[in-house]
Amino acid sequence: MRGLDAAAPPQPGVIRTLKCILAEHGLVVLRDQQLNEEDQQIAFTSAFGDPLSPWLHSDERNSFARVHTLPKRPAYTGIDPGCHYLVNGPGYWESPDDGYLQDWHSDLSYLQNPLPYSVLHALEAAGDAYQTWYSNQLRAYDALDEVTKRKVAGLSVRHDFREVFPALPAVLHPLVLTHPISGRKAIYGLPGFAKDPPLEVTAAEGRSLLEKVTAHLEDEAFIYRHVWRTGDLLIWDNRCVLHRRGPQARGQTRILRRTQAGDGSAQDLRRRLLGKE
Ligand SMILES: O=C(O)CCC(=O)C(=O)O
Ligand SMILES: [Fe+2]
Repeated sequence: MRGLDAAAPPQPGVIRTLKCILAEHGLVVLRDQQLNEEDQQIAFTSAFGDPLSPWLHSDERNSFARVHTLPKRPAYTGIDPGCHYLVNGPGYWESPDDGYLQDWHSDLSYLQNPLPYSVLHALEAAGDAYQTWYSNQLRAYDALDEVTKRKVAGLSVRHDFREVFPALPAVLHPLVLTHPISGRKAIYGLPGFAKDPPLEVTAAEGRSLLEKVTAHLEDEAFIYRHVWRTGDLLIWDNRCVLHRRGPQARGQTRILRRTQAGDGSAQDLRRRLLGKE
């Protein structure tokens, strides 16, 4: 998308349009953005709903931070109101090997009410060293045969991230989600944090259905591979797109500033994630 300055105060009409585009396409890429201040990114993100609050990168969330960001660069260790940083490169988190890929996932699908909108802004991204991949799950659903579409209607799967958040109960989500804005159907959040077959069918049938609904995940027709450049700002709607970090060229630094927003209360998330107020 061109001509949008995400650093400017967000206009409700523009945000509505972005939400509609996201509901159809899953991802919007803005190049050459300059949100020097964290407040600008928080203001932009807040226009989409309640923003995620700072606990994700506080010390008590080390178990989560380890996944992405530790050890942090000293300049980025401060707790800030609503942003955290993904830092990759020498001295920070790097893939264990060149071919390493993160699992496909939908952010926060292990919560009952995940915040749908994720925002990443590249403060530094060298060359072509980093990619994030996106797979359009509206189109993946459309590609299912009619028999499978009928079989998966109404099924639910368990999303579970207790290995990192022991206090957090597993939650159920529909395998096929109807997007509240577009009314279109998407395969939701698989495989991500949902490894078990749907509950309503036998394990054997469930496994065979999961194979079918994830068969199109790697389909080139539905995948966009974003190559990061400094200044990029990406917004995606986790209800209809999956993503994963692609392979990285080791030795290159990437610094992304991350925010997330949607309906729901950040305090409530804090309580549920940490099991305390
Ligand atoms: O590191 C990446 O490229 C993707 C990270 C990710 O999954 C996220 O920020 O939600
Ligand atoms: Fe993610």
